[in-house]
Amino acid sequence: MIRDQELLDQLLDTLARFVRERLIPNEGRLAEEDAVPAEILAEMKEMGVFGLSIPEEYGGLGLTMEEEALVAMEIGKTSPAFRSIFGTNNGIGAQGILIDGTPEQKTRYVPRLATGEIISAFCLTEPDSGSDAASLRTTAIRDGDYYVLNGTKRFITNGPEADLFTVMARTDPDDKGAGGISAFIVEGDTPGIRRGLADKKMGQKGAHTCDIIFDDCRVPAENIIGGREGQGFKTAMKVLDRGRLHISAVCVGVAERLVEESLAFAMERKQFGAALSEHQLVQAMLADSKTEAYAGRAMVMDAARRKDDGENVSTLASCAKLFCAEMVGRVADRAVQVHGGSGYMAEYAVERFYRDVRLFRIYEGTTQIQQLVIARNMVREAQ
Ligand code: COS
Repeated sequence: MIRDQELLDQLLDTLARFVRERLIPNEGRLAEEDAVPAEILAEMKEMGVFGLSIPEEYGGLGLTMEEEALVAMEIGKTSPAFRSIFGTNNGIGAQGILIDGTPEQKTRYVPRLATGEIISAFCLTEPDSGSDAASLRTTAIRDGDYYVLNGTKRFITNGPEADLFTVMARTDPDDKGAGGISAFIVEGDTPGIRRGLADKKMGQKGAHTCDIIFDDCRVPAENIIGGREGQGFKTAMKVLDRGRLHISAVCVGVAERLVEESLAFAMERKQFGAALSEHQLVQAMLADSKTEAYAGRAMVMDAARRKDDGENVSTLASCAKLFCAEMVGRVADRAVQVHGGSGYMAEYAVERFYRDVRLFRIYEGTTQIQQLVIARNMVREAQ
């Protein structure tokens, strides 16, 4: 749903200019320094990108899912690590509180997430619990007015810098499944939290992940999301429904950027007496990538609109994530191929994107988990 086309167009224009003039020229630096440059971070905060999807009453822009998807596609046209730092505040770092939090929890934390004053992270994955999220082992045992958290969370995006964590932990050790899990808001400076060393990753340099270790970490009981035990797994799943659509939109943006890079290179580079873009085998790669990026865009926009209309889009979000994450992998592969030897060289953006996009098929639910969710929902609906 688009609430005000003119305002949205202004926002998209501003973001497109920011991506073109500030982010793309700094992609190399982001990768080399493995950090978002401080001045760019400050500009992002100034622009309000930390609060894009946060409701206006909490200081955000309150974008609908359709608007958010269009914004994510625009931001997708540069290195995904730029998005990671603020995308989490809009997405998995804030949505648990927004979807299921109490009014007090929202008032206390969300406005600071919207401005970027605090950075957030979502702690679901563990060393022995990835795709099988309901098997997580971190415990949160009630002790008077507190819960005591013990356990390790793994590959936590923004882990090294996060000021606020949404943590899924087992409050009922007798219930080994989803029903025993609760979600907590945990402030980053709470005693008993340790951060592991930043992980060395294949790509997405500038976006950081690490282990978050809870060692007798005492969290006020009032910080259990929604004030009720046993709801944490469902909260996490609802957060991921939205997150998966957002990531799908980012994949579309990246794919469109790679199509642009491929076309520009193919028109410039000459072989056998003609530009690459005149050779039919290269044209086939360009056409396939264009078509697939367009299919991804159409899919994401349809699912986003249906979400705004109040439809349960759990299946569609998984369909979009499955298609778009795989699609951008194929597009990145073709982009390298169109660039030939140059595509293997670090000075060309496609080399970096080729590594960056690999993560999309894994995080916020692997391709195989999306297949599982889609098929399970199909069977359930048919029964
Ligand atoms: N929205 C709301 N509730 C949901 C839901 C959703 N999208 N998906 C599941 N639930 C509910 C179910 O309805 C069920 O509730 P009841 O017990 O009341 O019926 C409960 O949650 C448990 O669901 P289910 O039985 O489907 O859980 P499973 O353990 O079988 O597995 C999958 C669910 C595999 C889908 C889940 O573990 C998953 O998404 N794994 C991937 C995790 C992931 O994406 N990790 C990425 C890291 S975070 S960046």
